[in-house]
Amino acid sequence: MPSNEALVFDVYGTLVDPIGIARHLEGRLPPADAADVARIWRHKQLDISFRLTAMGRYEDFAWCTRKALDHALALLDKKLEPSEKESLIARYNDLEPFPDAVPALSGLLDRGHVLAVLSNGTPAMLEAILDASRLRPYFTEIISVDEVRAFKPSPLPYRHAAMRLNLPPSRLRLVSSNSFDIIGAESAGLRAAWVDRSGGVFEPDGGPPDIVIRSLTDLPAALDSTPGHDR
Ligand code: LAC
Repeated sequence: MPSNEALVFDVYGTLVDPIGIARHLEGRLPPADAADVARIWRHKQLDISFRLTAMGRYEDFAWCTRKALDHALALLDKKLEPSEKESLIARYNDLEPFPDAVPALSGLLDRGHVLAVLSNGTPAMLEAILDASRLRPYFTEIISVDEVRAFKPSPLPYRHAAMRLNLPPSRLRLVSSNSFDIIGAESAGLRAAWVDRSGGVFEPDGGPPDIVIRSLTDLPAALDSTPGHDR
């Protein structure tokens, strides 16, 4: 029997690991500096996307990613040759999938869920990363915020995902490790599942959703025990 909920997955941090890109810097920088660059890069990439959306402006996520890398390097006073920077940016389309992604997605498909992606990534970034990580075949729809030119957590991408899947927002469940994304989805009327991979702290402007899991492979059991989730 098909599930009554479509599961909509965030990509960066949820299906693939943006912080793991640090290992591609380790030949060039000491490991602690490589880890700092990766962490600040990711933080600034999201920060830029939030501020663009607050200003009602749009530059795509590839642009945010480049600007954020420049910022991380400048902040830490690290220099890379232009060719090194280009090869690092190219690596962003080849991030490692988390090991729980394939087993979880394949189990969820077997249970009859419609699976989709909703990400800040551009369509080109998403096609590339989902192909490289071999996750593409699991998804019915790949939805980029580019289609509405506003980044999550604006309500526009979440409502757009519901429209693309032809379902009311309350029949979509966003699965994300990013707690700002969970708050955004719920405030647009979706349900949510937070993948708390590292025992992290939830953003203070909201509370955890009815499903909190430590690994994507815990999702089927969590769905079964959630009131209102009728498989
Ligand atoms: C994404 C960012 C939020 O994939 O990680 O949309």
